[in-house]
Amino acid sequence: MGVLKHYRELLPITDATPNVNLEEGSTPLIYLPRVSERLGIRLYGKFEGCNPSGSFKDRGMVLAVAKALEEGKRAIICASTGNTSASAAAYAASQGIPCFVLLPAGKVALGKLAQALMYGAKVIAVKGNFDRALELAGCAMVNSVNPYRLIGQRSGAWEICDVLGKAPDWHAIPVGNAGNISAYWAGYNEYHKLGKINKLPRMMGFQAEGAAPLVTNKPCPNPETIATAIRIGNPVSAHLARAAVSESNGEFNSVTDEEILNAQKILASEGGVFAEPASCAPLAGLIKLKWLEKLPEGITVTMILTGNGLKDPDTAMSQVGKPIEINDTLEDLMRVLECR
Ligand code: AN7
Repeated sequence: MGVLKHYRELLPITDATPNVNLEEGSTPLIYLPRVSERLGIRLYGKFEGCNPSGSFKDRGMVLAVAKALEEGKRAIICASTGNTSASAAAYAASQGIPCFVLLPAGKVALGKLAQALMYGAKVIAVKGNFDRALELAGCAMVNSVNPYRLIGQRSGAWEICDVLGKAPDWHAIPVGNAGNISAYWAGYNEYHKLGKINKLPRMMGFQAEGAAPLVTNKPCPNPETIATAIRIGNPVSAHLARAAVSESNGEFNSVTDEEILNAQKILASEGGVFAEPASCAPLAGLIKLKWLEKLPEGITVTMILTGNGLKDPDTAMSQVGKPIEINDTLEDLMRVLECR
């Protein structure tokens, strides 16, 4: 069941809203025993890479596109570091409307570019960073400035509470344009008001050190990080994200690219979950907080694994060795197996 049907009562849906659906949402909340043990906590990863376009963006895009169609709009445009464009292109394709995407030239992971092109979007590579592309898109109606995107993204928080039967102690999440952390906070608050949970989580936002305006408290004119999804210097929803963190007694922290890549490898090799680099900023942060003795023992933490690792094969391959090549003989195979 897609997000619009699953959470119809909580969403601004009318009889005139078209039933847009790619079976997004209901992503697995995966308990990670080995990583939990390493950190001394109960750690769950919400694997948003299982969404139809491979990232959390589908939760908000489905509603944004449905409302755009309801309002009579017949094309969509967005600026994106990659995942929003893949998602917008997918839903536009499913509805038969044109989609235009503005991307920072040369700074989008290969899989995301392949997706936008395959779904049939008109892909425009801007010789500038994401922040500039967003300014150009100006009237962009499906960027997270579009309120429906953040409303749809609240569904992630509702799913977590529905599965755990409560909110986590800490909610750990990567922060780029700062929409998702704001949406999750609104979602938890809504469930709290409805009496479905009796305690709210601390909102822990993690940014890449080279693109950490919410940590340094000033815009970052030249954001740089290997986690291209969150290579954003001037987050549109900064005010909402700041409110979420201060109201929940949470924190913003930054992590280096090296820490992100290390966390990505730990998540894959000790968790069995392959998430893209941006999605691993929270785990990198938890590891750092543990080392600083700032991670309370035994707490329940959910981290949002926002995008699928398959989206960025280049970064992954640069971090691991090559396959061992052998001749097609049993002798060669046995030699390799014995070395282990
Ligand atoms: C995998 O696609 O901004 O803080 O244009 O793709 O809500 O922006 C992507 C953001 C985290 C940050 N993880 O979320 C875009 C875009 C992944 C992402 C974020 C993004 P926000």
